Amino acid sequence: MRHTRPDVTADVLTGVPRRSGRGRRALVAGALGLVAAAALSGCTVNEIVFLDLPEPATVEAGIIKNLWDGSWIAAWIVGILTWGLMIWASIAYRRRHRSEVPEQTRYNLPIEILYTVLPLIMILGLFFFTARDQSEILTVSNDEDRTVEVVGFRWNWAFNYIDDEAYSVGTPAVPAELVLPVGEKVRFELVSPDVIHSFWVIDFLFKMDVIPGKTNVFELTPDKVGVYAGKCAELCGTEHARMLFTVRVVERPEYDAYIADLKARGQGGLFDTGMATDQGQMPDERTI
Ligand SMILES: [Cu+2]
Repeated sequence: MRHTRPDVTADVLTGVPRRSGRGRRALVAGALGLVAAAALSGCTVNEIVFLDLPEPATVEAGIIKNLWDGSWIAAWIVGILTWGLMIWASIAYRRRHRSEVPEQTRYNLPIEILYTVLPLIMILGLFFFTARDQSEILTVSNDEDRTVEVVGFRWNWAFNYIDDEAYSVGTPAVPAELVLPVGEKVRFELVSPDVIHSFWVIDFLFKMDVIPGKTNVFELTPDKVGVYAGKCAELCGTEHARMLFTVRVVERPEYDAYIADLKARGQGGLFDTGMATDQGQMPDERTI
C-alpha cells in the first residue's frame, strides 16, 4: 500500500526533482559557506587545490609536479562528480512526506559493473603515470657534471665533492651545507655508516633512503638559484629531528670559491665514512 500523493509518485518515477525554495536556499548557502571558508582561511588556490606543493627547484622535479597536479585534477573531477551525484540523488529522491516511503530499488547490474570497472580504469591510469615518471626520474644516465657522495650519519650529514676533492660536514648544532652550481647535473651517491636515514630536499620534491652497506644513486639538475631546506625523512633515532641541512644552489664562480674556501679551511680530500664509531657517533662529538 502506497501512502504517496500522485504528484510526488510521479516525481519519484521520473526523477525530476521538485526543489522547494527552502532546499535551493540551503544549497546556495552551503556553497557560499564553502567559498567563504576557503577565502577566510587565507590559503592560496595552490594551497587549496594542490595542497601547496613547493615550486620545483630541479629539472626532474617538474615531472613530479606534473604528476602531482594531474593526479589532483583527476581526483577533483571524480570528487565533484561523485559529490554532485550524491547530493542530487539525496535531494531528488528524498522522502517528501512523513507517511511516504520512497521507491526502493536494488541490484542494478549495469550500474554495479560500471562502478567496479571505472575505479579500476582510474587506478590503472594513476599506476601507469606513476610508474612511467618514476622510471624516468630514477634513470641514471651517467652523464653527470659532478658527483656528490652524501653521508648520512647519526646525527647529521657530510658531503663529499668527489670531483673537487673537498668535503663539508655538519653537526646537530651546526647543520651541514651542500653547495651546488646551478644548471649542472649532479650524481648523488648515498651512504650510511650506521642506520637507515633518508635524504630529503623539500624543494627538489625528492627523497631517497640512505642505507648502510648499500649505495643508492640518483641524478638531479638544480635549475634555480636559491637556498633550500633539507632533512632526514627516516626516523633514525633520538636526534633524528636535528638531522637538518641546507642546500645552496649558486652560480658556478660562487661554487668554485666555496670549494676553494673549504680547502683553505683544511677540508680538502674526502670525508672518511668509516669515522663513525660503533655507537654511531662522530669522534669529535663523542668528546663533547
Ligand atoms: Cu636520520
